[in-house]
Amino acid sequence: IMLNRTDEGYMFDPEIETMPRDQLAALQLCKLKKILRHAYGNVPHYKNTFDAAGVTPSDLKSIHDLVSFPFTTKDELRNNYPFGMFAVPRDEVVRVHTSSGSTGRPTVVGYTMKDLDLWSSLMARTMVCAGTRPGDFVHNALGYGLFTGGLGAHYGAERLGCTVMPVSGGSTGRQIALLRDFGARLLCATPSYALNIAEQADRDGYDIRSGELEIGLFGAEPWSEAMRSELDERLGIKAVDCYGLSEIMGPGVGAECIEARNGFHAWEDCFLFEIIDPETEQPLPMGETGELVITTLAKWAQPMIRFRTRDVTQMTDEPCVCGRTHRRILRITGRNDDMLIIRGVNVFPSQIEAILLDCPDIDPHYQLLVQRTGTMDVVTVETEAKQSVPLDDYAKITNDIENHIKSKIGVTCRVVVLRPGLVPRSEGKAVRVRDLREKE
Ligand code: DLL
Repeated sequence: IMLNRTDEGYMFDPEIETMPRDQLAALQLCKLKKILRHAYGNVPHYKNTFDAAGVTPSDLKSIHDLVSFPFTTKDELRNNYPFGMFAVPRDEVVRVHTSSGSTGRPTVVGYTMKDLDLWSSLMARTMVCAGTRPGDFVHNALGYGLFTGGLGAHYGAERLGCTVMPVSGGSTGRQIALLRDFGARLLCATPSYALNIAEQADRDGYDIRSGELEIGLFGAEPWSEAMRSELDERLGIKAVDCYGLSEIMGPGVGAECIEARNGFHAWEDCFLFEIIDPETEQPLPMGETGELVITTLAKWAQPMIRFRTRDVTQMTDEPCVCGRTHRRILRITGRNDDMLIIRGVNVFPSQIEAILLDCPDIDPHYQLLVQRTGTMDVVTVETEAKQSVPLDDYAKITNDIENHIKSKIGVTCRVVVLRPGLVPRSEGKAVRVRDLREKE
């Protein structure tokens, strides 16, 4: 595969990635009209919700008219379990994935052959954006299976002409040996699992920094800028953020460019992005923080119209040094549903993570425990001291972290510093919040 080089660097789809905004908008409108007709004509759920809102696809004359169309929620996907959201006959669906969710029925997503082809291309585009090149060796530690991470990255890497090793998550000792022996340039993983790999390598006495690894393509869970620096440092790489979700496609909905590493370019030729106020459900002006809402413009088996992701972030229209014209979405702070409200203050686990990473005596493994005493919710932060820290220092460290959380976030949390190895390690998405409150 030959990549096209623009003045700025390599791109997988240069004409699309640098398309002038007005052309991109025209392309979006054209695709949006088509996908609305497809959804309305073939999915009873959309027929019902559009009718209830008093809109039909022909009411959409410009992109701005999309605001009068109804949202789609995860609950609605669950209610149409398993195949109710398909817009094509079941035998045209060549793959299904499910997204587990914490409760009840999973959500099902289906792909036609063409959808899989598109996904592979978008993932190849994502990888080039993150600095990967044809011929690179790719160590894929994202889980293979119902989770979209493993297979999504796998087919993207193959499409790009990389050598891909389908390691999946787990057996961390073996991962280290493979990284050492095969000399991968790119590691695909969740950031928490990448940290786990770094830790195990230290224990095994292998210095990953001395190897060939150069890039980490990380995503599937919220992570902080501080975690990025930690991973850069410990693995001797450039860690790049990659975003996606099964309901919309899987990984590859957007990716940071290696040049700027400052918010992911959202692939606007295939998806339409809005930021809304989750309370009023109204669109927010450019730059404001709110919930990300995504409409698929090309996915045929299961079009998603105004899907409420629950992910909290902001969009920017500042031009990027890499030359791509697709807007950037800044780091996802967290999910609405993972946000803790501690005595009236909204707190995301990633904010606590950033504070823990500031403390030199702490290894940034952590979990937040939510308990109720009387009418009050109490949050306990469990984290770990570094191996070298003597037990006598734990009390002082605990106190310091409690003070930092209080002064930087403005909430009071109980902190418990554990000995190394006592916080559960992740092999995929890390569990950051454990809710121990009794369910009403
Ligand atoms: O996590 C897809 C994926 C795989 C993305 C590998 C990137 C890399 P789901 O399992 O459906 O799909 O989970 C989607 O994970 O709504 C976010 O809450 C979260 N998430 C995904 N990427 C990021 C990221 C995959 N880069 C849910 N930063 C999304 C923060 C992320 N959160």
